[in-house]
Amino acid sequence: MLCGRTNVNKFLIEEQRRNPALIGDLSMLISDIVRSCKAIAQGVSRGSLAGVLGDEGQVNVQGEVQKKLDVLANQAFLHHCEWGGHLAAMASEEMADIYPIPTEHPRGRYLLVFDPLDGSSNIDVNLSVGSIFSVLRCPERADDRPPSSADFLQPGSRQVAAGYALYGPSTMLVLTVGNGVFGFTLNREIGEFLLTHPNLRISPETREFAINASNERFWEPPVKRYVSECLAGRTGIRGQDFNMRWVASMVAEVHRILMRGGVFLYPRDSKDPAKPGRLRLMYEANPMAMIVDQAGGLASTGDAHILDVQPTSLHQRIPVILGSRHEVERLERYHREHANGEDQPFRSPLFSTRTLFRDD
Ligand code: AFP
Repeated sequence: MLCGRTNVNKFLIEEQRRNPALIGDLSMLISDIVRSCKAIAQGVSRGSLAGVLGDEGQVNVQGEVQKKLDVLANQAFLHHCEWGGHLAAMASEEMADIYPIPTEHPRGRYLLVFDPLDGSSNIDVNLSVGSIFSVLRCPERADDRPPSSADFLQPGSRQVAAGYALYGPSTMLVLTVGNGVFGFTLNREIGEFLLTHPNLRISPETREFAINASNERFWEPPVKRYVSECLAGRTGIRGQDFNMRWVASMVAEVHRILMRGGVFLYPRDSKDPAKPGRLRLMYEANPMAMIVDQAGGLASTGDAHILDVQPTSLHQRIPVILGSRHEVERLERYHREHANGEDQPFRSPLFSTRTLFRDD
């Protein structure tokens, strides 16, 4: 089919006609982001042939060893998005501080936050990785000072667009501009993302959950309770069997949930008291929460909706529980019951003897 499907540019122009807030800068900025993702897809797909696998030899602000592709993907975003005149500044997982738009380019009205290559531990073993992005309005300022990191610290509910690219068996772009969630597949022959998944919705019910079970001993009690009940399957209070998945790439997990439902948990844990969770609020949790919310799902810390959390720092970490609405609501209820001491049966030592891996 040569001309049947809507490409991402046509989609954005049609969205502009419906939503005046999109006119001009925002859709052009999204086109620049799309170009960054195409460039990254090219590098990821060539892998060893392009000599881009392996460690870069540097440690990022998170204390994690950077992969070569982490650095290249970060450069792709900066290169494609800095000159268009739509942005005032960018920030990413791979940069300790914000990146104000260089003075040779015009300064725009938006801020871009991104994780250039999420799940990068999967790169060297040729499994799915992705890029995640979030667009915020740059607060107006009376003088001409460049933006500061404080300008980025806006709750997720203020995002104007969010999305991800998934570099999997096919490359997909999933996007929301606040009017539903739309999925596009990269047609490599014509170099275009074509609309293949209009108006994605997450089913409210599911029998599938995703969690890194090796952290079980560090989980908070409401999460232990939930997972234990899922594992008990039809013999327990849930009365049905559950399936479990873990890809170690949030983009791939969220994408699976958009396609067939499910719940994803990277909860608060006691592994490292300095870190209240593994995932980063600004460029992982918030954009994914907007997508999930726009698709009819729910994203929570367990105690609060992620989109309502007021950020306190650029690289802040946060507990994340997201996906099928009824399961996330159940997890929120378990958190409330725990806080109120209403989960007594689950506090008994007998309850906590149920583990994922027993050697009896
Ligand atoms: P990176 O962005 O550093 O590659 O981390 C990926 C990630 O933040 C997220 O995509 C996964 O859900 C999670 O880490 C995997 O963590 P585990 O190492 O605990 O499996």
